[in-house]
Amino acid sequence: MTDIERILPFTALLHPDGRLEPGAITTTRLLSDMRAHYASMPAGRQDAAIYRVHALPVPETHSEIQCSTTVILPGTVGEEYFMTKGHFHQVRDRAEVYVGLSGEGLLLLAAADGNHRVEKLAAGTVNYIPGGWAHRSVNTGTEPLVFFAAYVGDAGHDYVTIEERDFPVRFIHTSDGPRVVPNARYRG
Ligand code: M6P
Ligand code: ZN
Repeated sequence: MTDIERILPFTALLHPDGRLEPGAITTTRLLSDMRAHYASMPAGRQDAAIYRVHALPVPETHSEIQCSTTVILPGTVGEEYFMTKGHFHQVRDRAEVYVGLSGEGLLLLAAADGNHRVEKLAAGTVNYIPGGWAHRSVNTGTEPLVFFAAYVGDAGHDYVTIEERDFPVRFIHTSDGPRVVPNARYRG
């Protein structure tokens, strides 16, 4: 018999603030973790929280589905909104689904050939992220942006490619709302 990591059925509770209980592993990303991702970094506030990910412990195999919530706080770094680092999947063809729970934001999708899309990510939206598309979420509102994500268990996160090449566009806060601008640092 093949030795496959198994898991028993379980039910978790999704709190309105995005926490998953019991058993979720929480990762907090601070401003200092985002150095590679913002055009300009302020001198202070390095330990300010930008976002949290609450992930249920599921084996990282192709037969399981990873489940997590992400809570991006409202705010800006320079003129750019609080956002996630963004990643390709380590196993490139693995897909993912986001369900928006509260707040208002945008989902940036970018393929390796430079093609990119900006989708709405907010309470009630369902975003389908096909394999091969890097994804970053951005809080453009004044409340926390909370969404649920489900993806193929062995997908993995490739952050290095994004750190090296970045995304084709950035999201700037203006008095008229979010503006999408080309990213001079993009190396597609
Ligand atoms: C979603 C999923 C997670 C991801 C998180 C934060 O919940 O895509 O896999 O970890 O967003 O995004 P990132 O890992 O790019 O910081
Ligand atoms: Zn992903």
